[in-house]
Amino acid sequence: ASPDYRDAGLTFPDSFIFGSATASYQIEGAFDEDGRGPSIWDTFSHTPGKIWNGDTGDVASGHYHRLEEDLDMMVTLGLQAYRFSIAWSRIQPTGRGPANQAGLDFYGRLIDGLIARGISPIVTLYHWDLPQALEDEGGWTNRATAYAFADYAAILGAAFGDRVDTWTTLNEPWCSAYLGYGSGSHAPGRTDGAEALTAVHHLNLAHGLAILALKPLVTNDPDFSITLNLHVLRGEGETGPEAVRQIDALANRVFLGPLLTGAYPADVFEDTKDVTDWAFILPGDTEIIHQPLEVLGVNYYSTTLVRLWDGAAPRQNADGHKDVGASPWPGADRVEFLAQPGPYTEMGWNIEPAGLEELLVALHEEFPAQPLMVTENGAAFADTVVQTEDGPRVHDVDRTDYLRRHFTAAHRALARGVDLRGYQVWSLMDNFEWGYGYSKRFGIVHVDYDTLVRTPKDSARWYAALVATRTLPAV
Ligand code: GBH
Repeated sequence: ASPDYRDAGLTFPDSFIFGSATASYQIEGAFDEDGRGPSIWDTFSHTPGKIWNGDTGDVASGHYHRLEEDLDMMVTLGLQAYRFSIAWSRIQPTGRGPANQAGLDFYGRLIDGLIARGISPIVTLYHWDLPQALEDEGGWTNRATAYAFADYAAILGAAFGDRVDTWTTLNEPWCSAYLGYGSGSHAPGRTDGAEALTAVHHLNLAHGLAILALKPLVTNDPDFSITLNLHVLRGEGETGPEAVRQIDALANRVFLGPLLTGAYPADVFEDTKDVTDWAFILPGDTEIIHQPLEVLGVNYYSTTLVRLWDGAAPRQNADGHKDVGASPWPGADRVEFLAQPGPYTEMGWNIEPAGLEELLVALHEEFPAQPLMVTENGAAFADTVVQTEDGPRVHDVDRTDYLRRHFTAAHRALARGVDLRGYQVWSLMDNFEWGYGYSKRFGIVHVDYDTLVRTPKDSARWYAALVATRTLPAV
């Protein structure tokens, strides 16, 4: 094993599913077409000052009008699975009421197009684009939103319950709750710690209610799942362990607890008692949330280094939210986020493949019977298209190296007995990177935002070779 996670010649088991991931608002565009209602990300991105460069998802990567081309591109790459999300407001423009047939038709064409090409559909019901009409009634601070989500899930179950392989309820509820309602760096841009914790619970509840709504409607024995962005935490110095405990509670155990054990961690109540009394947890809720998960989705990009602030030196805040005033960490006011040694991606995130191995092994040790899937991993780098004799190319050596090292980490986890089912690279194509707009490119396929022309990058060619051989190519 090489110390830098560049092991060559590692072969993945036949059952391992190689795929790639996207999300509706990030790639679709067509924001006001075919009856789609506005979502909180339309409102947020249309609000001056919220997104770098004033970018919006109005056009995005143009996927809505390039469905067939993008499906064929997946075949070229040899993908076995495609993880995408459904825009709730295409299905129910106001988040309630009857289905919009044009919205169902679009995702029906996508799902059928995948199946016809032998690509397994991994559907996410919610990747952050809440219908604005529901936000106007309180959004995720309103318990009724969780019940509306279950009704939406039932519409999808009735439409596609015979042919979706994996149903993922939520993508990264940490982001929806803490960035949406705590730091305000994501839509809907609210900045209230109590609201963020209320949103945490209502998202957990929505997950459970959605699975209960889907179960009686599916006929093909699908997997049920949720995707979390668990934080891989390292503590610095004497106060490191206490800082790790607090952030682990807020970021990780507040989801893992109710989802996998049926109970919230007691310390999170204690830590946040000055923020909220958690009275929004009603009797029976944790039973609803605690549904069997055939697979737990894990998104991994980097690690987080923390300690308690001593009040002397200026406080460090290197957790990626330094541009915003409000904290995404209610009740953890004493935790300091330390800069890491690098190297970094274009996001400023520390590159640390060991963190992925560590996360997968830790989950396996705590929940030995729980199958896992890497539902996102990838990197932003500044890419440029160069013209060559063989046509346009993008020589993204940094991205290929990042992926190589993280696939090595996943393989090492497999070798240590982790039940890891597959790996979805983020992202299939360049897209709208939330608050960063189009300034950050995560795709293995390049998108020219003037022409919407797609160009597979060298990393896509590398990935196609990995998928075809199931073996990490020599460096
Ligand atoms: C995912 O979010 C999203 O699901 C996806 O839509 C998005 O495009 C993709 O990742 C890339 O951003 O400051 O070093 O401690 C990831 C969101 C990123 C939030 C890492 C926490 C902490 C990194 N997470 N971040 S660091």
